[in-house]
Amino acid sequence: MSHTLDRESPAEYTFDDVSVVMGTYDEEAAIGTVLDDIERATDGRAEVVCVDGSSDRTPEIARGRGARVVRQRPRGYGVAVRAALSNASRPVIVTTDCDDTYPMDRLPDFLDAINDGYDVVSGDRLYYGAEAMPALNRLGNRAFAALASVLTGRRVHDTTTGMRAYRREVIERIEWTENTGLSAELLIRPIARGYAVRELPIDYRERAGETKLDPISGGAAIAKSIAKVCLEERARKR
Ligand SMILES: Nc1nc2c(ncn2[C@@H]2O[C@H](COP(=O)(O)OP(=O)(O)O)[C@@H](O)[C@H]2O)c(=O)[nH]1
Ligand SMILES: [Mg+2]
Repeated sequence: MSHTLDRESPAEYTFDDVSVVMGTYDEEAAIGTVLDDIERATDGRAEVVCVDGSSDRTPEIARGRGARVVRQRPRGYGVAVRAALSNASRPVIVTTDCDDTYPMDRLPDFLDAINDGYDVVSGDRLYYGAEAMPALNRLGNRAFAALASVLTGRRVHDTTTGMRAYRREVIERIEWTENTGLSAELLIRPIARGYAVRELPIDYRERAGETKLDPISGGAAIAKSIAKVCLEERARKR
């Protein structure tokens, strides 16, 4: 008789347990590829949610590929991603940008890490050099990682990555406050609260279509969010 029947192990998540969510804002140059890549990587089993503020054909393309589309006036990255997170129905939630920069074929590795016990799995674009990232963004991202590392007391490498997997509990138990800085907040608060967080090196490709983030004002907003969130989390512990 097999011992596996007796073993007390938690059930493994499959792609039937995964929601992939994203904000989409005039991404008709990228969305077809991104959703096809998700379909291929997950055998079409993941739920896909797009919170869309586009005036181009993005929402039609998304619906045609089976995604659930929630329309919302464009009010920034974090407002869109927070709405997308709250529309996810499954126990494992993956975020991505809809710009064809992130490797959707690595989704199985993100799910494996969740099944290994991690609460947050964060794609680290800087590990392999991020050659496709504009030089100013690369510099900024290294500075954000240094700032967050000092303030959290734990070395982190990429605080603004768009590609992550979360256990649903992490998303639900924390109150999220940031907009442009939401990506950094989604890494920093779980670390500060003792969740098991792991960074996973990923490749990063050149963007299809135009960026929605101004590097200067966006960068300033992110730095401010990192400082604010880290100080709030420190104050919570006292
Ligand atoms: N719905 C919605 N999506 C947005 C908004 N701003 C950014 N996005 C989406 O959020 C993701 C990240 O933005 P992106 O331009 O890739 O930022 P970058 O990676 O810093 O260049 C993309 O999928 C955008 O389409 C917004 O105001 N509304
Ligand atoms: Mg992007």
